[in-house]
Amino acid sequence: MMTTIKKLHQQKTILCDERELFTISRIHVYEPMNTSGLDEKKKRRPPRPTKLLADMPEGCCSDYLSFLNQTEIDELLAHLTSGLDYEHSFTDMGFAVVKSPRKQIWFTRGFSEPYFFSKAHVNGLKPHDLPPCFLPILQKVEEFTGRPFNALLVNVYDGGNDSLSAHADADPWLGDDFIVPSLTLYDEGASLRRIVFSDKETRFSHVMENGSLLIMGGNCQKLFKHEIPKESRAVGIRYNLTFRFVHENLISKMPRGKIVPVEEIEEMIVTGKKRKANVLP
Ligand SMILES: O=C(O)CCC(=O)C(=O)O
Repeated sequence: MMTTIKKLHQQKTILCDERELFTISRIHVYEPMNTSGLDEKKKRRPPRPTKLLADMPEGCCSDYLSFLNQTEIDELLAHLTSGLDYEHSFTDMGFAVVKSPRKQIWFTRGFSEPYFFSKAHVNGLKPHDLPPCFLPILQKVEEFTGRPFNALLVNVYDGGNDSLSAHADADPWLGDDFIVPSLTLYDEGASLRRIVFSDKETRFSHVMENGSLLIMGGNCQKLFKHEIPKESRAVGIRYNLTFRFVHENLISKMPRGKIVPVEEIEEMIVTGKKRKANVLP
């Protein structure tokens, strides 16, 4: 459920998923805001037409169905469900720490750097050496695309409440000319989920099949943001693997967030109390 929170003393408004809001610092009162004004604004804005992936401009996205066969899907699912050290990420919004509505794991090959999405990303994602069991899939993606990859980000969407907000993969360490191949796998019995690309005028909605490879080209990141919206129905678990090539000489250009002991973050989440200890240094 989306909740609108009014930040009273600065008269700023933020939109936040209710279950992502964990800790309150520097701010004394939160109150649900009357959203009818916002709804009016939305009504005045003409709705963005929703189109298909095929309607996107040249060089944006291509989807390859059945990129993996059933044996490859089963093998990969066995690795993905073999007790990997998946973690949430935490974003310091200044007045609250927000927990990502999905888990992730960051694998690297030949280098070892945490992945900070932004300066607000507390601790970043820990780097893990890519386990040998993922090499066959990495090589298959390399052969298919004709590009090398030295990093793999796995996202786990455990149910319809797990999601990914609109963003572009434009991290400085990817350089100027990059593609992001994105592989989708579903747990047995899970329902298919959508990815939505959008700019101010248009939305492109695309359903991702099991074992399919969606290749996001450079144009896609320049022109559109993409997101995995929440689903109100029961959907089961989806795994997403995005392959990236990190230029080691560009690592210094990446943002770096604060480092905070995990127990402190965990405590904030568990208690959610309004107390000074919850303020990140
Ligand atoms: O889950 C997906 O399909 C998208 C993943 C993504 O955009 C990302 O990890 O940056």
